[in-house]
Amino acid sequence: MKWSLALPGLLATSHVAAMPQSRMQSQAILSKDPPKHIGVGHFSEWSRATKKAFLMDWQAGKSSEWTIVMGNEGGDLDSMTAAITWAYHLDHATANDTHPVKAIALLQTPSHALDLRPENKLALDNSQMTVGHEDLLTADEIPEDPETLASKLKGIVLVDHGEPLRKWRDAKILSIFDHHKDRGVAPEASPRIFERVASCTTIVARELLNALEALPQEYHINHEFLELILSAIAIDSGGLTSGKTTDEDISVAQRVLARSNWKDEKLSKVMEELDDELSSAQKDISTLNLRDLLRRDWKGDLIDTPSPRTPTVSLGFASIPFSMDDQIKKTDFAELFDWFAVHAAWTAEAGVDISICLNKYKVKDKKTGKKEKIREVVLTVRDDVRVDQEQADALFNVVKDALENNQEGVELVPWHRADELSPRQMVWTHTSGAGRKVFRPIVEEAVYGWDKVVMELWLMVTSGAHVYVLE
Ligand SMILES: [Mn+2]
Repeated sequence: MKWSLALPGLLATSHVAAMPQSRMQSQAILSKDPPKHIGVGHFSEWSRATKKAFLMDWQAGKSSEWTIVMGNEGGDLDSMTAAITWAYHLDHATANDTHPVKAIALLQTPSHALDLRPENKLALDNSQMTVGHEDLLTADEIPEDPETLASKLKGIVLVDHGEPLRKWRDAKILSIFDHHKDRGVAPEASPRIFERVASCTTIVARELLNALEALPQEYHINHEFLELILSAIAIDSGGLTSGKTTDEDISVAQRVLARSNWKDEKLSKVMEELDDELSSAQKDISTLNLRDLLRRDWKGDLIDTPSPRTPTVSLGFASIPFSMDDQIKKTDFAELFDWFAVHAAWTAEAGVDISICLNKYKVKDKKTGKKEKIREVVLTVRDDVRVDQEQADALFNVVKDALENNQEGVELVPWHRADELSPRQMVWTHTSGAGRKVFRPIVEEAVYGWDKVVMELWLMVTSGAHVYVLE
């Protein structure tokens, strides 16, 4: 089996993980053994050494020498792998230069949130990384407030998102590699690549291979790393078979495969097996409660608006692979009110004004036996974070209107229990393939639009007839 080389690491992992904490510690003291399994692969060593060098330089006041390569805050396998891939390239391609580039990958999730992604854990185990992904720098380990660190750094590279989170906005954006909508951020960045491919890792791996093959002497890429790249492409492209798969995903995967330990196997077979293994790990989240499901794939940010009353609102998106009905069953009381109670507790903690949950699940058609994909959109607006009740009502209506009258051809139908919902809560279903990539811009643009309405009203009140000047 393909993973045979990685098995010893995997076994050691589960062995240590199964050991109670106190026993682990006392045993470590008695035997002077390392307290936990440290990854053994070259990839793990490189990652760990990079993290150490970054933290040492930070402590020595040398953050300005560093480039942080960051994925998006959803922290899926694609984001994680694309960030590691480009950091690895920057580091290795310049290792023999007079001024080698110092680059580190940052996972923009706290480390505990990574545990909510079993497929990432599996892929890292397979790459013989240290248990608990301690080789990698996660958001909660950044030793300084990103707002201040941002301007000290040499710069940042964005992968798998096209616009930095607000806390990084003072950083110089050196490069962007993304497969979402181009928002026109950092036009001077280079490379600056937006391409509709299944996996952002496809873009980053292609750029790495092109640069590598142009070097007078190629640097070494170890097999664990190549296998991680194939894993990321496989899971995002359904093993290169899903509708999102492009020729570019296929040809890059083929080039990566040719350099891996699996080079004698057929691309389609390797990719389908990887996808099967990772997808079944990914689906193994049946035991997560609603709170964990909400934070597992959460993306949120503050949006600056020109409104004098509400300069900033906070928007959060969750993606959950269960129906609303199933999620309700996962709450303590297994009733609709409890879904909204758990959800409200989470959005309060996250400080979110507007929350959108995007659910997807499959149902089997009783007649044809065919599986149909159903999606749901849950919109809620809080009135106790940044906006008051009146503003929250207005905001809810504007976003609801934008969603219902979207220009993307998504037909939203009210959910079967929509009549049980409270003010500023709405749930729809739809059968289009649209996910966060489609809904996020719709909602963000609606929020900007809401501000225009509010501002015009405000100007009308404060300056009467002068409102005509606006037009
Ligand atoms: Mn992606």
